Amino acid sequence: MDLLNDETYMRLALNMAGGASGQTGVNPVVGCVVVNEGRVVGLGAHLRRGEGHAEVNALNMAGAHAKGATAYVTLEPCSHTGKLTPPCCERLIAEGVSRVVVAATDPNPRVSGRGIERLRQAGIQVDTGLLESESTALNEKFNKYIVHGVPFVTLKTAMTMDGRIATRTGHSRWITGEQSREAVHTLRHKHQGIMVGIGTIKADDPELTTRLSVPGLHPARIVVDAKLAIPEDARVLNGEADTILLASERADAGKADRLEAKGAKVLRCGDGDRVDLTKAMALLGEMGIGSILLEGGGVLNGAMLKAGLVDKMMLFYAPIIVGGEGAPSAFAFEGPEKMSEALRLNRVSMERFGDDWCMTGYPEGN
Ligand code: AOF
Ligand code: ZN
Repeated sequence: MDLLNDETYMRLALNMAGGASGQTGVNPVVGCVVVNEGRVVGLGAHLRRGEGHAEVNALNMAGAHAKGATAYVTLEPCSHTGKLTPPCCERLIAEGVSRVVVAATDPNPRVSGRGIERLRQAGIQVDTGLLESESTALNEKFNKYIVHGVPFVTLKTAMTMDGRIATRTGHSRWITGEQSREAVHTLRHKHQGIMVGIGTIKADDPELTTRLSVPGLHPARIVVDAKLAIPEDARVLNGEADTILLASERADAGKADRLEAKGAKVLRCGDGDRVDLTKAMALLGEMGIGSILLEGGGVLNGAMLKAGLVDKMMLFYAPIIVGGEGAPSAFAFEGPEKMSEALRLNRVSMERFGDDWCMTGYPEGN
């Protein structure tokens, strides 16, 4: 049985925040529960960038019952005037809330502690840190983007037990089972961009949309294609979702114009033979892309890892082995000489999907 205490209400707020995961763009997901004399009087979540913050939605529901109430918020109430709403802490003060329980402080440099300080100044009791790590984990993408201005990158790959992403002939459908593939489409919904290399476009001609048993949101499709070698009838150019092509300055201007006429956006990143991935991340960040699911082949995975641009890895292993000298591996990069220099994942966890296992971890140093 769940005991009735502060944690009960904060969990409810966290559940509401989690339900909005993937739909707030570069904004965090936030939940708020307002409780007065043993009764929940207001519930709210931040649902879309530019629309009401969680506290405002919950306080609107609570109405006059907010006076003397306790508000449970998963993220420190904001102290700045944002896109649409005046600061949430001023609203909490104006409604006469007497206690605010906060899970995590807001890493946004425009807030970071000022919201809590302002509430205390107004005589409100503020308790912080309840279920903080849960809230921080929910907003790992936002937490990076708001501080560094570059997208949070989740590398996802589906591979055989021997680390191959195709057989020696290049055949790759399917490696993992249906449940894993559903999880991947859910991951697409939760990221603003999905990134692959031109090799994957040429080999598989994927659509790169979100397909689930219920409608999901489509991330922008990002293709690393230095020379703009993409076939003009590739499925990613079908207009079902935004498409961004990362190209070198050297790529043909005429082809770029034709691709842009089809609705794609060409971003020039670097003037060499290859796309400057670090520059690409900065440009994508400026465009308001705060999270990317990297579904690259081995070469792009290797290049992104080498450039230190991967924040999180989700490795789906299917219980199959294909061997085959030359069968493409999930990570094609030179690699270290010694085992002790191997790239290590931290904070590792495992989840089972049918007969597949997904190992999630965070590359050391990131
Ligand atoms: C809160 N409650 O529900 C959210 C907060 O563009 P705006 O106006 O939506 O402001 C976005 C910033 O506000 C965002 O970067 C983060 O610091 C904070 N988000 N704060 O008190 C909320 N979504
Ligand atoms: Zn706010």
